[in-house]
Amino acid sequence: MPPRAAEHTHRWTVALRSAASPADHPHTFGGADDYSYLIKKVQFKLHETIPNSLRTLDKPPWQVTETGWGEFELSVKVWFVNDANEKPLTFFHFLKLHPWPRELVAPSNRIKAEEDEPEEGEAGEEGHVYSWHYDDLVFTEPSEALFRLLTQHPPTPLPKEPRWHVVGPTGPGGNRLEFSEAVKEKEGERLEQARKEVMQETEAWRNRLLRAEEKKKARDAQEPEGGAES
Ligand code: SLL
Repeated sequence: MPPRAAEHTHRWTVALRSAASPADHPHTFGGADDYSYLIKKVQFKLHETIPNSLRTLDKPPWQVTETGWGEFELSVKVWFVNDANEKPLTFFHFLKLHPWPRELVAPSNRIKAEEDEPEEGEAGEEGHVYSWHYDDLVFTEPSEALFRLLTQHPPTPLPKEPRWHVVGPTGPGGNRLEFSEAVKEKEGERLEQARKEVMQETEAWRNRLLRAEEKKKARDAQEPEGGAES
């Protein structure tokens, strides 16, 4: 392994996992289900300064661990098995490798130059920064084969309540809790609230615009153009 550059402030992992966590692994987030019946390969496109920036994995775990610095967006492209007859899916994840206040970062996560790959099973230790995105994949009008695949492999249900918390700081938009039905519900409420606020604001602006137009009409009626009419 070449020595790690001294400016690499963080060791980070990007992973695509099923949402439910195995019940007996309080430090493992997600990954209770093996989705290889559905997913053929996953490609992570990392920042171009990272050696071998296109990482393609044809079996789980779909994850990449690296060291580095700065902020960048990476893309995750997911190919489904041929039977699914679905186009690949691409989404994006923004990575923020900020210099976190040292006292907030666990010693295990303070990397040194020349350090090797991370230890197994470190996730969930104090001081790690998490930024999870939960997504429901909805297949509208799936092929018969995909429908069969999905019904043959029902995913592990999320626990009702989170069974554990992530200790330590979370990234912006990060989630301190294990994914659960309760977390999902709360997120749904937050989105609903945001939707309502946007609608209210749109309505308020529409009314303002209407009032302004009426005012203008009234003014135009009072002062006919050019003043020529009698
Ligand atoms: C920034 N625009 O300034 C970003 C660049 C660069 C990320 C981020 C690895 C570099 C290497 C790496 O973390 N690159 O392996 O030498 O914030």
